[in-house]
Amino acid sequence: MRDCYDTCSIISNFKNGKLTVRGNPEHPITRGFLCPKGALLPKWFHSKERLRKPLILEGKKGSGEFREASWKEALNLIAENINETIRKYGSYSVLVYKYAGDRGVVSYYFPMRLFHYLNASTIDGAICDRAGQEALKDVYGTAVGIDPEKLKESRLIVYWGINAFWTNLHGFMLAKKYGLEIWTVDVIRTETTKKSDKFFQIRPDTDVLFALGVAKVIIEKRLYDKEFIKDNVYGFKEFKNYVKTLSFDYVAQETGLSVERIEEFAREFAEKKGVIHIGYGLQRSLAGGEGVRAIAILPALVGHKFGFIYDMKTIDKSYAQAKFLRTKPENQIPQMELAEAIEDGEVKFLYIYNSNPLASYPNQNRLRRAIKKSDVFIVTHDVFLTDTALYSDVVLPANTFFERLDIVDSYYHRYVLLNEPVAKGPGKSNSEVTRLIAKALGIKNRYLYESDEAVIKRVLADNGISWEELKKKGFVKIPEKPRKWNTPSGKIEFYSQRAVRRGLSPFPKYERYSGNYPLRLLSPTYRMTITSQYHNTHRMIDPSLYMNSKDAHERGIKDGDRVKVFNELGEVVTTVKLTEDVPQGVVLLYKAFWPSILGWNVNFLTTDKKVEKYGKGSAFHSTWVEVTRYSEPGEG
Ligand SMILES: Nc1nc2c(c(=O)[nH]1)N[C@H]1C(S)=C(S)[C@@H](COP(=O)(O)OP(=O)(O)OC[C@H]3O[C@@H](n4cnc5c(=O)[nH]c(N)nc54)[C@H](O)[C@@H]3O)O[C@H]1N2
Ligand SMILES: Nc1nc2c(c(=O)[nH]1)N[C@H]1C(S)=C(S)[C@@H](COP(=O)(O)OP(=O)(O)OC[C@H]3O[C@@H](n4cnc5c(=O)[nH]c(N)nc54)[C@H](O)[C@@H]3O)O[C@H]1N2
Ligand SMILES: [Mo]
Repeated sequence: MRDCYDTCSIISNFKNGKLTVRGNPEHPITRGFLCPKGALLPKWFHSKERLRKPLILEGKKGSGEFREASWKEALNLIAENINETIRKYGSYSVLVYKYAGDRGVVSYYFPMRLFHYLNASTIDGAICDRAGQEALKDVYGTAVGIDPEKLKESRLIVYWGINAFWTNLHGFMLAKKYGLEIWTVDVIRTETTKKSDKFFQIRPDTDVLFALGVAKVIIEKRLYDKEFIKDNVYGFKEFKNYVKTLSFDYVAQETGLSVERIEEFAREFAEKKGVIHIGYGLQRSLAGGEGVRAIAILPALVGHKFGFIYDMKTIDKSYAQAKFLRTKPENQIPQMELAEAIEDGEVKFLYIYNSNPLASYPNQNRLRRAIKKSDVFIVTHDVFLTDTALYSDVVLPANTFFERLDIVDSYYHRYVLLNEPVAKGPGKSNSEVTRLIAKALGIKNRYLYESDEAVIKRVLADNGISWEELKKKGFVKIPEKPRKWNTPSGKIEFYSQRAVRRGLSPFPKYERYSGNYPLRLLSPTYRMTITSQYHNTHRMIDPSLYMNSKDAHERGIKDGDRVKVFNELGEVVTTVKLTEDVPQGVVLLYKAFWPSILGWNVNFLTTDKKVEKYGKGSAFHSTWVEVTRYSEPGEG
């Protein structure tokens, strides 16, 4: 139920008030073990910090001055504010902001029924993997790659811009089990790169050039699959001419790899017909869309129909959100324009669930300033008193997936899992709260009161999945249907007509980006958290700034020093760790810990620029900073 590739099948037990969890040994991806953060889920469940009662703000937003209230009072206050907002400003001034804090089908979608019924605004969900989605659609017409269990038939997997050992541990172990050779392409030496057979370390944003360089070798040395390309590829000749103009020396100079290593990648990738797991991390930058588009071409060049892993969509979940309840068209606000929408007064009532934007959203200073200045009424439904909750007018306690019935799919594998309640704790589920708000509003529509079980059964029926079978085993595999390329030509498009229609070049293009500061700041995922989750419960975070020792030396910085990291958006103070794992010119802070615990997080520095032509995806990694030694006030 977590926002995680692996979406594990967990066997939970609740005895004498104590919860235990273990990985389901029957599940082909989970295979009987949990990752370190998953194994600590009972700590999360039992946390004393869980919200127990609704809270109503008494002081200023962010002050933490709340009073406890009854559900009745809180719900009436919410209903009043929704009614007033719609009356005064119209229904689009109500915005529901959600993300994947819990990915259960009911949990994720049911509240949308209320907001669709109210004709409220929604967000477009572009914070995570949007640019890559668009890029893959440009080439294949879909971002859905192969079933990871098909890796059994492969010899090589390339983890490209994904730290799989931390973020997709079960996928990584599956590749190991199948005996695949493992390569990584990354900017930094991650735990995954340390466990891989080959590591291609490139400079940020140069993926597009590296991939084009590899393609050039494959084409010039005639290592490509001629038959496959003839039958399945559109624009091969044009692409061939395009890469002809590329100079290997330029590729080497920009990527930081030697020509020999580019050739080595090309030769062996073609020979072993590699599958590429394209990471979400790599596409979260201004160069991300073009990068993924270039990478996507490589598997097809060596004769793979869908030789990549990126997203998985196995079932149709649309019934759960009942969009048909709308009587006015959906007004989608780009997720990456939330602060702007608040600044412009477009949003007057904001309902947040399954998300902690006041930790996870870029350019926190701007977002917080916007909220403080505006008269937007904010309701947050969460398990904990997060930073987002602290900036809300009403906070409602959520329960956890251990306490309710749901089903969940995965964005990595092809299983749908049943989630049965095993325990009781404080708070109410997302669907329960939705029904209560609907009731407080006096709405009489039956879809807003449908039971979780009824919704689940209908979604299963829509997808031809047997409830009995799911109940018996706890999971079912969704078989693959034959697929065609949903592109304008009906083929894999090396010359992308879809991209051209958006005003882009038909072929992926390299562009050099820079900021006003000298060091590139990356903020990838941390092992023991899921974005902001588990910081407060597991208490295992790493707030250090990682920096190359040469960059540190130039600035008179020593290992363990306190440093100030800053740019035009903000500044933070932390401890530095010198390392050769991070190249010169790049520094790293892990993503999105709790500002209310730490006093800061990396998103006080990250850019809220968007990958405009790739669905307005987020560009967290296109952030530049400077670092100086920090002396505590009074230190001289
Ligand atoms: N433990 C753990 N697991 C998680 C999460 C978590 O927070 N913690 N979050 C979940 C979520 S929401 C997501 S989206 C996924 C994300 O999981 P991943 O796809 O693994 O994403 P990241 O860790 O953000 O980034 C992966 C790598 O991209 C590299 N990178 C950055 N810029 C570039 C570049 O220009 N080129 C190349 N080649 N590489 C680059 C980074 O150095 C990093 O090592 O993980 C999910 N799983
Ligand atoms: N700097 C930087 N920032 C990033 C990223 C990055 O790479 N770098 N990655 C981005 C990515 S990939 C993503 S996906 C976003 C994710 O950002 P968010 O969507 O904010 O995700 P989480 O931090 O997981 O927050 C989910 C919240 O949902 C709550 N929750 C859990 N279960 C339930 C439930 O059943 N009901 C309700 N109502 N609430 C529940 C949790 O307690 C938690 O507070 O962050 C982005 N932020
Ligand atoms: Mo994500």
